[in-house]
Amino acid sequence: MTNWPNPLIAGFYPDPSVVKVGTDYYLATSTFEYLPGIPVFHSTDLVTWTQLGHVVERPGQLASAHVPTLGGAWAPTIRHRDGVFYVVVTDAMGRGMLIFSATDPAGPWSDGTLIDGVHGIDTDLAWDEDGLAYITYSGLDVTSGEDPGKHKGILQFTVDLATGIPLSQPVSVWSGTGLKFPEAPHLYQHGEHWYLLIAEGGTERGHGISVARGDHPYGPFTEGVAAGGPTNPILSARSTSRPIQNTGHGDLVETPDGGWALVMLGMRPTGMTQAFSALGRETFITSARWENGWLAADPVLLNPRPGETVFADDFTGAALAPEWIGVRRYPAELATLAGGAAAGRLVLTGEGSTLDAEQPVLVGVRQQNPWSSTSVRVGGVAGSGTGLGGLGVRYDEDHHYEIEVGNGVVTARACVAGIRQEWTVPLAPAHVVDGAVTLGLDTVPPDASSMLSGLTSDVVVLSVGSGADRVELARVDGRYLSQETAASFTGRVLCLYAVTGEVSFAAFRYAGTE
Ligand code: 6LW
Repeated sequence: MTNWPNPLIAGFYPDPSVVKVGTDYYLATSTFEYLPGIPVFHSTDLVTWTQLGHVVERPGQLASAHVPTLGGAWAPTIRHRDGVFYVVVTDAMGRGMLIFSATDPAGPWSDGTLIDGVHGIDTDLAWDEDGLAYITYSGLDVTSGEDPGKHKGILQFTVDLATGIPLSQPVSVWSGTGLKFPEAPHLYQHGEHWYLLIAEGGTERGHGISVARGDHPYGPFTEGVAAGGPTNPILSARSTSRPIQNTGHGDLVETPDGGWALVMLGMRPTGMTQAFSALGRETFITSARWENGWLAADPVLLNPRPGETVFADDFTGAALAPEWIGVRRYPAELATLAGGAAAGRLVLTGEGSTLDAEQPVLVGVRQQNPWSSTSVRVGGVAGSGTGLGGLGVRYDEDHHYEIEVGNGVVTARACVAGIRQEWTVPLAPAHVVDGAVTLGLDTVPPDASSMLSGLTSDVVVLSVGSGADRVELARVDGRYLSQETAASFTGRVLCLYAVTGEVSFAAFRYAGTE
């Protein structure tokens, strides 16, 4: 297959790992400080994916409550053996290297067994012919704090998966080709060889995938033309103007037709200068093949799913949809569903905190398309309601734009690295319909005539009211909420939040294109 949909899974879904079990595929991604953590998707054709649930759905599985921004679930590997699914992952700046298991990939997953005494990221899992489990990982210590920021290449040890006890000392198996940050290893047996796939070049524009080969799961691994192999990296968009950049961190999988594919993370910088990626790191796919005993991969082609992506939630279900996530807290801890099937509402109770807080009162869904329109009806904020809350788009505590209503006014706000600007208008009676106020947040291309045209990622439009009564409060340059400026591993999250009082949300609708 050559015309894969790309992005394969749109929005903030980085570091994908995929496993084929019979004719089924399962895919997991990183989630950092967001909860529930590590979504698990299912597919039968590698094209259409449905979310089954999450690996991390209970307090204690990760040490998330106060994890620093960017900490949390980093780079899971999902594998399967003898009827058991495994996810190995690093809880960065949290618990450390963990093994989760489940017999049903939809969950529940185990509490997470700590691999004590080993510090690293991008944990991979593979078994040799005797069933001995190998953990291959990148030696960047993000848990002990003893050696911060030092990349020690690709290391490996054997482990007892039931107890998490290492059965051997970590040894170095490859340092990559000399590009920066050798990481994201995955180990595969194919034919008579073992292949070690890694990412190199850092997760930014220099990102790429390199491969080495050996006769045993523990190596020694050789690479490059001198070893009869290809020139590494075998896949990278570096120094090109391809629409998908930063491609790397790949996992190999057999396709339904017996071919091969790599899933990986990548980014879609928009605008003429390709400088800013609003959506963060997303999941992409490309075809791969075996050539003369080595792995080769095609460039990653942009091919967004046609039509509109719509996520509408009337909050009439018995539980929140799995798309909703929270910051260091579970949506289920924060949100209650009220109103039943006739008048569904999501209710958040403010704690006096704002979007700047470590644990805001917030639930959100990922922005999945560059051009999008989001609206929600907010109740409890007008008339005798004492609530203050709204609709926002968030990268992290320091980077968010929002529009909120309460105390008789509507305020649009842009917060970028401690710099903030507000636009406030009185709440117009015409904007209160059945006690609720419609708030809107659109992401649109800049006007062709404006200075921003070609330069920025998008413009974020904050509005109140609907139809003929819709009033725009602000149009804000979107580039300050992008992966390059927020320097974040995550992506944009559209969020509903409460500052004070009981704020209710109804008729949430997201529609996006490309
Ligand atoms: C991940 C590392 C990386 O562990 O970023 O893009 C880190 N690469 O491989 C967080 O996703």
